This record gives sequence, C-alpha cells and structure tokens, in this order.
Amino acid sequence: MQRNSALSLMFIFAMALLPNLEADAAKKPNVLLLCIDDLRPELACFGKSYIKSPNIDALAARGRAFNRHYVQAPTCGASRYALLTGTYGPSGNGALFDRGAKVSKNADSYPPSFPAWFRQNGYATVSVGKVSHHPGGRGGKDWDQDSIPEMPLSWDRHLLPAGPWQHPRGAMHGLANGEIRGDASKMDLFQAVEGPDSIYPDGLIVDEALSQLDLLTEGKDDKPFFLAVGIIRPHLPFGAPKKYLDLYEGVELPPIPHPTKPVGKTTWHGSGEFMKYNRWKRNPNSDADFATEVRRHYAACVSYADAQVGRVIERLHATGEADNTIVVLWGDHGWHLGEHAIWGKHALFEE
Ligand SMILES: [Ca+2]
Repeated sequence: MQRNSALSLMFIFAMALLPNLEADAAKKPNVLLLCIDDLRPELACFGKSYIKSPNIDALAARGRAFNRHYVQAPTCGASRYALLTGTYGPSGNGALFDRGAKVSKNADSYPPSFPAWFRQNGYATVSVGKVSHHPGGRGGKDWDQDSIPEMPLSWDRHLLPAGPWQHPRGAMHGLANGEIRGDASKMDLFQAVEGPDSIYPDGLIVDEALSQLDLLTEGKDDKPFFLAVGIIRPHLPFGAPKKYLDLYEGVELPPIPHPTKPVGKTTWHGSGEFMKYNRWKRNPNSDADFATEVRRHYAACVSYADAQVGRVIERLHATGEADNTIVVLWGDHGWHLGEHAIWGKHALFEE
C-alpha cells in the first residue's frame, strides 16, 4: 500500500474542557464534524493572508490545527473511506459503496464505521450534505435510492436537500438556478452569480444542517449527537455567489510556486477533471491571466464555504450546546492550483 503525501487538513476544536463530565458520566459531549470538499490548506490560519476565511481561522485559533493527515488516495471517495472507517480501503470513489454492500449482507463483515460506533454508544447520528462520497449517501442513477445505502447502520438520518438541483447527483456539481452537470464541456468551469447563499447547493445544505441542529437539541433528552455537515465547495465547478468573488477584487495573489511540469516519473497528470469543463478554450498553464481568474474563483468558493461554517457555528452557540460539543473541521485531500502544472487532485505532491 503506497502512502501518499497529499496534504489534507484537520482542525480539532474543543470548545470547552467539559468540566462536568466526571461528575455526570451520562453527559457525553456532542460531536460536530464539518467536511469541506477539495479544500486546500490555503487559509489565513495556515499563513495565506490573501484568503478570506475568518470563520475557519477563528476555529483554528481556539483549537488545534493538524496539517499532515494521510489518506490512502487523494480522491473524495477514498479519503472519506479512510476518515469514516479509520482504515485503508479501495482507492476509488466507490470505496464506501463496496463496503456498504458487504455490510448490508452481513453486519459483522466490518467493524463499525466512525458514525456507527457513536450510534452504538447512544448517540443520535445525522449526516447532511457530502460526508460520505455521495451527498445524502445513496446510490442509483441519481444517487437517491434508499435501497443502496453507502453507509448502512451508520446514520439515523442521511440527508441531502437537492432543491432546484432535483437530486443529489444534480446538487453535487450544481451551479446557480438549478443548473445540473450533464455534458461537462457545456458547463462553465467557474461562475459567480449575484444572489443569496442558497442559489448554490451549499446554502441549502447548511439550511438543513441548522434545522437538524435545532431538532437534535430541542427538548434534549440528554442523548448526545454526532452531526456531520458536508460542504461541497470548493469542489468543481467553482460556483459561488458574487459577493464572495468581490472579496478578491484588487487582491494580488502570490505567484504560483514551482509551476512547471516535473521531470522524470511522477504522478503528474493532465488535470482531466478540470479540463473537461467549458474553459472558453483557455488553458491556465499557458494563460497567466486565466490562471489568476481560476484562482480567484477557487478562493471565492473557499470564502463561501467558510461563511457556511460560520452559520453552523453560530447556530451551535444559539442552541446552548457549544460548551459541550467537540468541533472537527476536515478537508478531504489537497488540490493543486497550478503547482507542478496541475489543476486538480489525484496526484501525490504535497499540495
Ligand atoms: Ca474531495
């Protein structure tokens, strides 16, 4: 098994030291897991001051930052498998589905998943958004079939509000106004339409997460919760409300470090996931202005995701449960924005 060096990030933010735990053994801490898809460790709290990520930075300032989290492969599905099972697994995006099919047939075929373990120990477990590979955790053509669970026995509720994107597959790559990816070459690589957070899928995901936080804490019967919230951006396509792109107007980005293709045998690749979108026939490896545009739109998506983190944390405080909740924020693998002439993941360089 090859250990890759894709850099991911993880913050663990213990919001309090849980002083009453020994006196009241029944009062177990809640856990709030925030997953952000395709997030680079390119944040102000990692020293990149041109990125506007105040909510994540505030978590990092009060918690502990981990900047070497290793997964078995820098793909969404494999890295989520590693986090959610604590084990190495297949390298592809179907990793959890393969496991799920076996668990559905024989519950003892694997040890419990991370959420299943909490569930077996008296926690209410809820997933909203992209936590496992498929947002909402179901298979089938549109990723919405109850009969094909990605993580059997793990969640009390495994949710994805698709809204105008119709189904979880549509929400995964959704752009504004319910645009769904069909032929990727007809979908714009980036976009910044004016409007509220809910014109892109993460706004709706976090609306649902806030409702679940209320539901898990209203009339609380001392049952602790494990709530996982999966934010899809900055995953491609880079679409976020225009107000987040405006944050980068006039902001100069630093040069791309080591922007040339490495020589010799490496895991370099041609950035296929990125290049298949409509790029207006421009290539960031040969067009510096376009490279800067791409980086600004990625940054806008990071700031949009950061704002969604802020909404969840604010509501956690409003529920009164913040002092008894452990918050973990996790990026599933790194991403290259032109380093080594790569625009994407799926490579083993440190970014
Ligand atoms: Ca990912």
